[in-house]
Amino acid sequence: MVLLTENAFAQTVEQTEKTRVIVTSDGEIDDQCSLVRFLYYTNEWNVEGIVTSSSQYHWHGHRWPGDDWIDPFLEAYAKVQPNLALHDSRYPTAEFLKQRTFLGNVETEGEMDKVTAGSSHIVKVLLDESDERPIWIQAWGGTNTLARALKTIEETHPEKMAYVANKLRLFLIWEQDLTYQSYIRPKWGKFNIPTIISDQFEAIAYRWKNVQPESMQTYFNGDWMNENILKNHGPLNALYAAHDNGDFRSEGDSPAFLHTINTGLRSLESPDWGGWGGRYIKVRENTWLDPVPQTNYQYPPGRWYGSNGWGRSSLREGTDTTAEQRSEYFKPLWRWTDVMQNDFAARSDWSVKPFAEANHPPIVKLAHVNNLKAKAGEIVKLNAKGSHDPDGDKLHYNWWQYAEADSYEGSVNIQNANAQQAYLTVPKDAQKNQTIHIVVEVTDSGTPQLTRYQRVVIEIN
Ligand SMILES: [Ca+2]
Ligand SMILES: [Ca+2]
Ligand SMILES: [Ca+2]
Repeated sequence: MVLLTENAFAQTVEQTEKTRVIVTSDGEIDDQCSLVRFLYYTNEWNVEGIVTSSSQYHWHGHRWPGDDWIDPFLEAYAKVQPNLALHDSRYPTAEFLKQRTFLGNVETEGEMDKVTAGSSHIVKVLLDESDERPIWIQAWGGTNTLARALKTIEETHPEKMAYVANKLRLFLIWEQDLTYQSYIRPKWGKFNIPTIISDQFEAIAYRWKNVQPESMQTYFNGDWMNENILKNHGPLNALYAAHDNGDFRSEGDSPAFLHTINTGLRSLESPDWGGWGGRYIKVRENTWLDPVPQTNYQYPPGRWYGSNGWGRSSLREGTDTTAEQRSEYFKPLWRWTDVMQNDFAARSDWSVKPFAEANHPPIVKLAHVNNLKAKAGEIVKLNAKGSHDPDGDKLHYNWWQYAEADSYEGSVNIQNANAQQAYLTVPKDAQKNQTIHIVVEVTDSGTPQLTRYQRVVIEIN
């Protein structure tokens, strides 16, 4: 047995620290579904803005939901917020969210000429030096309103560009207009803003039936949706636009915020670690795209979107991709479907039930630091002592290796993997500086069953 030593270089995200987020959305029907889920997680973040933007699919007069499409959702949220606050006092008021909700650049696809209320709000947040924490800007639609905001900063505060870029984190659901390539990359590329552009979001978008495995489809089918989300779950869920039979329709934009929920998976530490928002690898500069399960795959040099992305083309008639490849490509998202849906179901209960009648997720603790060092052949003890549940539920433990996320190429045998304390022997062929990622997945015995995690990163020395 060896003593476990702390890994000095790694940064940990404190469980209590809130992530700052700004949403930009084109108001598509699946954005509206994403917004319902998003509002249930506003206790987890500092919401700095909700801004309507256009996209290649939606703009003023073209399949447009209306400039004020968000209002009914905030009104419904206002009705359920007092009950949500019984479950977590950190839920912001609807008024707080309304004060941060603006119309951005919406006149045409990719329009970024006009300074708008939405772009000005983003500028204000980014230039505010009283808060130095990073801010995740999510594009559920086009990047044009963000591009307009950045252009304003370039024009009026060029000396602040590096400062702003240093705070920025981008999560784009495709590039839904040209402005990322025509403006943001050329003018801001030198600052190397950490940027995720997702294509695997299709796992939970309109084509989910082609992507989710059978076992996971249960959580999107009408029976499950009607019982857990759609019926008897208050005014906010009444706005959730599933199919008429209750089947899940689409939440293609949800990965952008799922990524920023602190589940214990530590997804914010690196996009290739993986979490509820998927897993992404560095393809160029500081830009992270979906891992493609084809050797020698060449990513397009420009936009990552639509038929240009691997996912949509892989679903086409006549494609030469295999079912295994498609499954692997979308797995970084579908692997969490059951957990993610149960979590949504519990929060839907929070909007209508008192604390004692609803379930709340376990709090997962480690009895040691979450970055360890060990040598090949050594035994590493893993211990989740201190984990507990706010409802006093019995907890089930499952320790597993997140093999896609770690750099060790083999698999690791975990002993007592279903106990609070487990251990493993670092394989003999593990090389110095390689990593082994172990996740402890802790699931409670409430209804619906809820899961949280801790990730242990073992560096071989
Ligand atoms: Ca959208
Ligand atoms: Ca519980
Ligand atoms: Ca590996």
